[in-house]
Amino acid sequence: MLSSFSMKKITKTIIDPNAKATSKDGIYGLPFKETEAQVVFIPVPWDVTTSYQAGTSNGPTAILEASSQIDFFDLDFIDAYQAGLFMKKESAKIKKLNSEGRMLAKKIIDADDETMSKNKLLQKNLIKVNQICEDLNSIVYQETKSLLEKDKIAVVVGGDHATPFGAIKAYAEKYPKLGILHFDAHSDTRISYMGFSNSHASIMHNVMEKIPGVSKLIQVGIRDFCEQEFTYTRDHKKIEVYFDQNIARRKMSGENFQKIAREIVSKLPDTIYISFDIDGLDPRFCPNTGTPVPGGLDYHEVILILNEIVASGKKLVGFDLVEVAPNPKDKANEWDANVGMRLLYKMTSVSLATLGLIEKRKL
Ligand SMILES: [Mn+2]
Repeated sequence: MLSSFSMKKITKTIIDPNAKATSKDGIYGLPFKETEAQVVFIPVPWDVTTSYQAGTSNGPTAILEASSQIDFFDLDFIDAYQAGLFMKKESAKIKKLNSEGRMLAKKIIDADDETMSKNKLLQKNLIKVNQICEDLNSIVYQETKSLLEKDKIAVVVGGDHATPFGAIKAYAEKYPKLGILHFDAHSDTRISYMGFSNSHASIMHNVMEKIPGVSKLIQVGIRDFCEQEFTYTRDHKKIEVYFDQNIARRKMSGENFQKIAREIVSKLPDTIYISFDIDGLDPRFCPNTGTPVPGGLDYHEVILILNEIVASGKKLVGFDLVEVAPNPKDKANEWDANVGMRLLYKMTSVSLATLGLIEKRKL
């Protein structure tokens, strides 16, 4: 199945890797068309059920704008850009659904339980919001499925963490027994959140309950969760959690992180999908994300885990990046998006390397 991937070798040099990219071109300043690209980014500007700090709907644009700063030279991998990278335009339909859903959801988020139980209009609106979220899942599913049928790597760029459900469903259909490596500060395994059945806080619960092709969920960096989530993940046979606190304590007692990284990768099946919530990282890498939590992974620790996937011989068939939000008060401050676009490029390189489509650099 994996051998169906075939590298479309780019024979003529159409890019000067030493030149500065310009934002007039596509993502990372690259000139590829969608048909020429092995990796297609699907922007999903979505923050319908964001409860604390909105703004992740601006994430995809911020990442696109910051991406022209990339330097393609990478110490680990040779020229991922050669495979062709392309970001789709934001869908007008998704934008419309997001603003409709957000307007309805806001009043529900602001209402207390008693108001909710008495107010028929709010109850009706809750049903509408849940339908809007289902509609998004179908759009993302169809989009991803059609790209996977063309043997491309489809990458959801959120948006909040509700966005990749449809993508994970499409991946799990193409690659049964798929393992999910989930980086996040939050468990995201609530049964529902404020009545929303498809919110960012329930994505991994929905994945495990509704997508039978997923054989394993490994969560890393988790440090904010409720008792229901703790019990759910503890008792679920397919879920294993690397709590941030436990990783930190292992490191403080002298264990080296490479060993921990190898152990994490060893728990995954041969075919892997990464769902990366930027807030899994230490908040200094994502100060404007919706729900930052102290603690978290260092950037280099993430890169080490990614490199361990390549070393393991397992395949990273797909991934997403969610919850990147630009600073709402200072548009010129692109720090969160800067981290996001680099992480996205690194995951792209790792995925292509594990699929045999680019080489690891030998220095
Ligand atoms: Mn999340």
